[in-house]
Amino acid sequence: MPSEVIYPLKGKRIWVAGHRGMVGSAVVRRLASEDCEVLTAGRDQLDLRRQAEVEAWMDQARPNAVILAAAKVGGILANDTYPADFLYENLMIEANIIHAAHQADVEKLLFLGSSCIYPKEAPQPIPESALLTGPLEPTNEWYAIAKIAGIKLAQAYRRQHGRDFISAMPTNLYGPGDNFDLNTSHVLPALIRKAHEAKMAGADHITIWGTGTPRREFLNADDCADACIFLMKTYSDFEHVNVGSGEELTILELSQLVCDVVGFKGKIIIDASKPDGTPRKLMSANKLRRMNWSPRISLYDGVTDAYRWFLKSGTSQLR
Ligand code: GFB
Repeated sequence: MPSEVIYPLKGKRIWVAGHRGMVGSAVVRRLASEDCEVLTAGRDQLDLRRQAEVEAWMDQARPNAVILAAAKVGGILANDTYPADFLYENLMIEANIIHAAHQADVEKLLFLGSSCIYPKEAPQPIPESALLTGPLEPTNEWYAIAKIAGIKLAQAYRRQHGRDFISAMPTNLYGPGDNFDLNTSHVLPALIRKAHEAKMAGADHITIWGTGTPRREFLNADDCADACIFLMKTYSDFEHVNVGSGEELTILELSQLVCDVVGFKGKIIIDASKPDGTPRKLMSANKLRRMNWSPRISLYDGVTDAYRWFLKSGTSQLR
């Protein structure tokens, strides 16, 4: 049975914070099929790390609802190299927006976190209840701590002020608009770029980081956006909600899949001097499945589409 709509978006003014990012732009695309008004503010117009600017924007824009997709994000190396940036920027962005949303009487807010909030040794698939039950994966604990603080902010404003602020925890995301910089990107765009460049150069191999044995779960950004809109309309509770595909594969298996999509037939070589990160982080998809939401885009189709986007628009990032 479909979940009941408790917060219809029709006629609402919805601020998508972070609308130029991969998830934010997918949310804007998804909102085009809802009868609502989408509000956005570019970086040149509004620095989300500055409280006064965020409060002034909120005061003037007066959104009914907020989707908080703005964040400093990056792959394993970026997280490990810039811990201060990942902790500080994410704390500031979420604290400023959540507090300003409360002050401006925003009716509903969705905070977006990440699957790295869970302990490194969490039981798999990871249920929502595993939060704060053990130590974090060291390569991304700074980002994870910021995202845990975001969940707690949403919960605290719900508890103290009765605000309808909720949180969603997406798994590793990919899709159109991804970052293809090899030093700061996540694994999937990095593999697309490596396989593409190797194919073009006629190289006989690509090199991947780590041992290739860690397992990861992936979700297309458009599926994630669909889940966000679903939760905005149907969910109102204290606990955050996992948003994943429910399927995992090893980094080596993923590399093979990407090479197949790209049409690169050479070898895949591992560089074990690079970090693996957490060995496994498959989230339990039960909570969202029970609400009758599931993803639509298969990994193969999603990677094919992401490669198409890379060929059309992403190669401009390489210059
Ligand atoms: O996607 P990724 O950077 O982040 O790496 P995490 C996933 C796995 O892919 C790791 C391996 O085991 C990497 O060693 N890998 C192999 C590569 N080749 C490459 C490559 O060329 N580039 C990259 N980047 N990885 C991030 C967190 O963790 O996940 C963030 O750091 C966030 O905080 C994000 O939570 C979703 O999955 O390890």
